Amino acid sequence: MSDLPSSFSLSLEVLSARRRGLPIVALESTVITHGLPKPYNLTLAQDMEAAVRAEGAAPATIAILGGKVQIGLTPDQLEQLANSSDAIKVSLRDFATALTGNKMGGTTVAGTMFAAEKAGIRVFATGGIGGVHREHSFDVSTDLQALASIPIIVVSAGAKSILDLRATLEYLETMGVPVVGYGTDKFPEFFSPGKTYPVSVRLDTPEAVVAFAKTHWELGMKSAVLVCQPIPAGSALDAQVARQAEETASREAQEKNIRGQELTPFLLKRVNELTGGKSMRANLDLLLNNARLAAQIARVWVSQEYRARLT
Ligand code: PSU
Ligand code: MN
Repeated sequence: MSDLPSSFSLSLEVLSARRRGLPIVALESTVITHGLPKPYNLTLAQDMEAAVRAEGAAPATIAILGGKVQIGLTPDQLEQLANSSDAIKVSLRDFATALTGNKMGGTTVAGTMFAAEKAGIRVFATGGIGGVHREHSFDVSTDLQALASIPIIVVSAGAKSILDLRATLEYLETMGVPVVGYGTDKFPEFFSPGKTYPVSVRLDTPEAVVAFAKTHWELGMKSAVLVCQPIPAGSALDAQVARQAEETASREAQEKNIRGQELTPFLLKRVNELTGGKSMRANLDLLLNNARLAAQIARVWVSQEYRARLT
């Protein structure tokens, strides 16, 4: 706590959970500022927090507001963020930009991992990670660099096939990041459970995930543990439908010469539009499912720390 940067500010809920040794789950906010249209973004953010609480953990939605890196938001702050139209997307290089420019910021997977780990949070839930883009030469998300270097458990539904999944998984292998299939041997592809690429290890329970992460880090490894949970069966989109929308979106991005930080939000928006309400429902379902699993993992983590202190 003492080495927390002065620009960090913890919500009362997170502070109290820390003091009482209760489980905490970090949640990202680019999905709120750039990933989902209004008003779904706010409902989703509130529902994710509620899902974490229902599992007995404290949610820490991370964002930049009022010149501070906020670890946990008040209901009011969450609304401000969801309703803002000029929040910037904050990955690793953008923290100082947002803080010094007094801008609101939604943190990406990389940005949220960074802030959460600094605040001592061990588990983080998101929808999909960024990766290597297809058809856009040399566009590689900072998320991959963060996964390689920040020790935290990231619960995701894998990544959208908007990305070059083969290259993304190769990168993760090169950088020594364990890719855990939660209850599956295949890498989940966000809207669909995935059936093409293998994961590096399959684990089936929160206890197994915690044991794996502890072993990984006790060895001195520095990387994240990327847990990939397939979308719930009833919510999955037809893989072909999803892929077609993603391909159209990707082609449009090329035609419009959209690149850099804007590419992912553009693709997400177009895929949402092209698949209509279906993809939105799927997106919300998998986010909530990931929040629940992350809270279960955080609970096991904390109960083991507690037991370790007793022995
Ligand atoms: N993929 C999704 N939904 C998202 C994102 C990615 O399916 O909301 C967001 C995440 O916040 C992720 C970011 O960290 O986009 C990656 O952006 P970029 O490719 O610019 O690094
Ligand atoms: Mn990029």
